[in-house]
Amino acid sequence: MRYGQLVMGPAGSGKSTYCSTMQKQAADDNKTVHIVNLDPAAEFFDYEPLVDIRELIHVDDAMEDEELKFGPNGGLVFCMEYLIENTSWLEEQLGDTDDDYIIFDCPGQIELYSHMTVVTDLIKILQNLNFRLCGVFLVDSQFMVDASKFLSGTMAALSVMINLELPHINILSKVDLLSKSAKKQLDKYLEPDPYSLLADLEDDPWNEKYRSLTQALGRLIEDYSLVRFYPLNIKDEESIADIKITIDNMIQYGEEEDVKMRDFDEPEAEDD
Ligand SMILES: Nc1nc2c(ncn2[C@@H]2O[C@H](COP(=O)(O)OP(=O)(O)OP(=O)(O)O)[C@@H](O)[C@H]2O)c(=O)[nH]1
Ligand SMILES: [Mg+2]
Repeated sequence: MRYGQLVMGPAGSGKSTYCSTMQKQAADDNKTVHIVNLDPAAEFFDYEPLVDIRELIHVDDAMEDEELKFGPNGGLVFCMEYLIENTSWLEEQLGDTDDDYIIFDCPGQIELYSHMTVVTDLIKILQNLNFRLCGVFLVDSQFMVDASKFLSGTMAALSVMINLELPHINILSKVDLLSKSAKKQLDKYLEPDPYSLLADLEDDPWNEKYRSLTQALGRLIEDYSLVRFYPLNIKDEESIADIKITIDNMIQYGEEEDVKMRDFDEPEAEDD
């Protein structure tokens, strides 16, 4: 079995930083975690990738091509589709190893995960390579400061969860940047009670018009009761370790090595 995390989230939500943070945490624990860059438009990340999609195709290739003439967004989708069409390249790059752990740093374009099929195709390819995967969806905690932003962040997380059908964890990133008072507020967003949060919207004149829609969305979130967020403070080792352990449990990483095989002697039949 091979193990992997697919790190997704809106642009600038902290995906690449999360990847390198996880890699450092594993190294401190004497474990090797590799990172694969799947962002064809990546300009900066502070890790050494095991595989880099830009060696296969760069977003500029799709934008500068005389025939394609894509803009940045269409170009990115084109590159991801190109990757799927060149499965053998990815397979070759990932090699045929066992028991390794790879974090895939994905592009920050939400539609790739919420309703397009490229990422589900990628997941199938990786599963065929024996990867057991967890989807990791990052949302910048600085945006989760009021009920309406909470609602849109949660809906985004939910649509990705439903589209990808993978074990899934939602993370509120950049908690170290929150003020003391915002940190205190955070708890109510971690295990959200949509009704009490949406009650905050009651005074909003916009909400007057759309109250029943907002209530229906609240009910949807409640019914799935799957939307939960884990806070990530990259300056706090415990916070990083907690997330790593939660994910490793989900993909059952390390469980095989815990199972010690032991030959049992059949208990001697007692003499009568
Ligand atoms: N203080 C702090 N800054 C962060 C954290 N995560 C990311 N940043 C900063 O936020 C910016 C974006 O972070 P990235 O890790 O590049 O985000 P990304 O999601 O990979 O961005 P794209 O790939 O462009 O979508 C960078 O300036 C990071 O240094 C965090 O946990 N704490
Ligand atoms: Mg990035």
